[in-house]
Amino acid sequence: MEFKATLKQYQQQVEQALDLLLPPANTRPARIHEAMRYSLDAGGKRLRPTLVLLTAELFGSSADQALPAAVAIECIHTYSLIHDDLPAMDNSELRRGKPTNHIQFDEPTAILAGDALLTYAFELLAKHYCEDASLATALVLELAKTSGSTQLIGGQMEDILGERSQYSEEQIEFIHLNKTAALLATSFVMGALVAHASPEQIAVIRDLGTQVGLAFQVTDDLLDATSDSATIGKTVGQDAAADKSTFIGIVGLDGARQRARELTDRAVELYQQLPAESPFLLELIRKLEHRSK
Ligand code: GRG
Repeated sequence: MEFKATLKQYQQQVEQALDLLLPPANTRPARIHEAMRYSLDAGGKRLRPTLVLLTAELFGSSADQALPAAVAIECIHTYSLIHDDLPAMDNSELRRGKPTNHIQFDEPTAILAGDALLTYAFELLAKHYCEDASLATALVLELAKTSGSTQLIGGQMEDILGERSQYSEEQIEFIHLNKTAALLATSFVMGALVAHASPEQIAVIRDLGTQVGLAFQVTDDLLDATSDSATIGKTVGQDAAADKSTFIGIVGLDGARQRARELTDRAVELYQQLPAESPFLLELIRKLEHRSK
């Protein structure tokens, strides 16, 4: 099947599971459940949950078995976007081609919707994997660590602190690694955990996911600098507007493109060390380097 059609199938599988596994919009209090679903339903590439499914399949599990983990990671990702868009953070009005959560609802509701999605991710893991307690614990630990103060939140904190001065290259690396690459790496790792991959395989897949995640952020910076809001569905030029010293500022557009290529090549090398094959996953990794949104 053609690449785009296969990707769409995975995205649809994720979207059906999101609908099925989230509390119905009319659950009391309806406003919070509507707000949670508003941002989840607003679209998005579903990259992280798709990676969970693909990695689970790569290591011999079914995608169905990995769906709750895939939904959990999309909940965490969406919470981080809702909070990142708040006036106290990036103050963005457009996300996934729609008004951001605090514009559509209001600030208190957006804060609570983010909090609720963050919490719900762990409820999903505990509930759906409870028959295999060691798997449930491993998934909770993996996702909690990545979402916590040394990684996702830590990356965001350093990003905010750096805005007041100039970022060093080392700081930019820390931010990319923790704010972006960690959650992408965890997507691969959670899929591998569901499929009971060995610790050695998980180490390789984490490294692979980290390279993919770093490449993803470099491409995100390139899109922020060169694309437009209508194409990528979110506010662009924010780095320049905030006078942020990004990776592009240090190495230039061509340097950033070269870096994305090197990181992708490294990810492909790591993929080749794995004991199984997924031509679609390999193509996805390669295509991410040239994504337009
Ligand atoms: C904990 C508040 C808080 C923030 C954590 C993840 C994050 C830090 C902030 C979100 C904004 C941002 C620029 C994150 C970097 C990672 C990134 C490029 C996210 C966008 O991911 P896509 O392109 O989004 O996969 P879609 O909408 O397609 O799911």
